[in-house]
Amino acid sequence: MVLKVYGFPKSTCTARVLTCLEEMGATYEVVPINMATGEHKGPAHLARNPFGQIPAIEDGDVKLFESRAISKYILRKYKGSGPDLLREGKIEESAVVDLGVEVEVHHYNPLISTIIFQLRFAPMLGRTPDQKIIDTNVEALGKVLDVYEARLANHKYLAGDFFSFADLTHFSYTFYLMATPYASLITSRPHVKAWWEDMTARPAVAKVAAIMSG
Ligand code: GS8
Repeated sequence: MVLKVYGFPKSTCTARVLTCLEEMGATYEVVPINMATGEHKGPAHLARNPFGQIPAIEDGDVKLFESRAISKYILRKYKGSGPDLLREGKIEESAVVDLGVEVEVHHYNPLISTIIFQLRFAPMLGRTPDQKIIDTNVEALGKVLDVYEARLANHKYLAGDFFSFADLTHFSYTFYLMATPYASLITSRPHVKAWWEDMTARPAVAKVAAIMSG
């Protein structure tokens, strides 16, 4: 049975899962969940994710939610059919991949998701973006990106000199940031800019970017 992704490709967390599936060349089916009608809070989806969020997957008996856990499952399941993005064969490397993912979860994501919510999703919900919230988070995200710039000055990628899930997990929110007036957070930092350009040149990433733009 084909792996099913319950979600919406334009949602950042669904897109994170799609980038991993595309990197690994996996066959999958997206089962659309209509957030506008509240389908994600209905009983069928709550059975997949009791927190009523997308994405969730079903792969035979494997049922998961949380986009990063799903992503790691996919990268492990299809190991050997695509790039080694978790580096689990080498404890020193996988530890740094884990570190980069934790930094994304705890330092990068809370700030960028707040900015994108204000600029992209609040208007869709008929709300006016709160500039004060945007400014505070843009300033804080700049400081996080200063740390990234220093790291990327010494290593091509966040976990070392190899592309990994630590990099890829940043893609979907950053993609939306690049369409805002705050793209200079990325482009003004030369190593971060080169890192972003390298990532978006990957065919799998470009494919998901096209899906997100569609
Ligand atoms: C977050 C999922 C999430 O926020 C993950 O999968 O990584 N930590 C989880 N999903 C949003 C859609 S944006 O991608 C969602 O379902 N929001 C509706 C809600 O929270 O009610």
